[in-house]
Amino acid sequence: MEVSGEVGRVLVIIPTFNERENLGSIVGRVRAAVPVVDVLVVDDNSPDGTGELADGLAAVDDQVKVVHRTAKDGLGAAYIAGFRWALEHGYDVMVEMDADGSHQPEELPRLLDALGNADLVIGARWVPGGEVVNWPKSREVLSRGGNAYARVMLRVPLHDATGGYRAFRATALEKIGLDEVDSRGYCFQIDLALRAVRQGLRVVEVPITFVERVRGTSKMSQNIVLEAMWRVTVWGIGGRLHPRRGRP
Ligand SMILES: Nc1nc2c(ncn2[C@@H]2O[C@H](COP(=O)(O)OP(=O)(O)OP(=O)(O)O)[C@@H](O)[C@H]2O)c(=O)[nH]1
Ligand SMILES: [Mg+2]
Repeated sequence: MEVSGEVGRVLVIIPTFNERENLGSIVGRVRAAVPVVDVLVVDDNSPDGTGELADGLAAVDDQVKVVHRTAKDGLGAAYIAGFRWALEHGYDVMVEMDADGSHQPEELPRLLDALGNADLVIGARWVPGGEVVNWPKSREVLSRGGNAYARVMLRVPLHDATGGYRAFRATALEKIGLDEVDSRGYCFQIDLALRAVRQGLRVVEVPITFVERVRGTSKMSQNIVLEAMWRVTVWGIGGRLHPRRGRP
């Protein structure tokens, strides 16, 4: 497919914890939407058997791979494990995608196209053309508010720094340096976006339609929100005290 010719070998990384009801559908949709990409499921030993389901999908499709981790350790840690696996296996592009259907695989070609002129593409809700479907007002207020806070505090020119539908060039991840990243929840997304901006990488937002999960349960928690607020505040103050420092 053309996409591959332009950006190289693409790996879509899907972290999972108890996504049995969603995984088969999302992997099928990715493979149908962009047949040339490979998929890596990073499962944290889900009690509901998502890991075994992933193994079953991998057994019948060479382009589906699985990394099993021993215990639930947060989305950030799962992505870092996935990124390292991708770098070791020579991929040129790493895509972040949730298992719950919020990130529509059918929009992936647009993200990959935008990577032609970017090092990191963020699928954004809070830009013209971006949308959320079926979100309660409270979630929208939280997300818009969190993003506004991050934008002002961190002085990054982004509208959806918490967005988790993304495509990175491998070179961008190498430049960002994964060793020092230890954020776990939403904050992981802000952390990587901030590092990318501070490294002078080209970060581009493209509008997406984000669809609230229909099946399974959210792993969002109050702790995840508090971690994000706390870290953004610390990074913002740090950035003002040491404006030349190149990382959060
Ligand atoms: N491997 C792994 N995956 C996780 C972990 N926490 C969340 N995930 C996955 O990360 C993705 C996003 O998690 P969600 O629970 O949908 O969180 P969210 O999208 O922020 O919240 P909702 O909007 O309520 O869905 C899903 O595919 C989860 O299964 C974790 O600790 N380990
Ligand atoms: Mg979700």
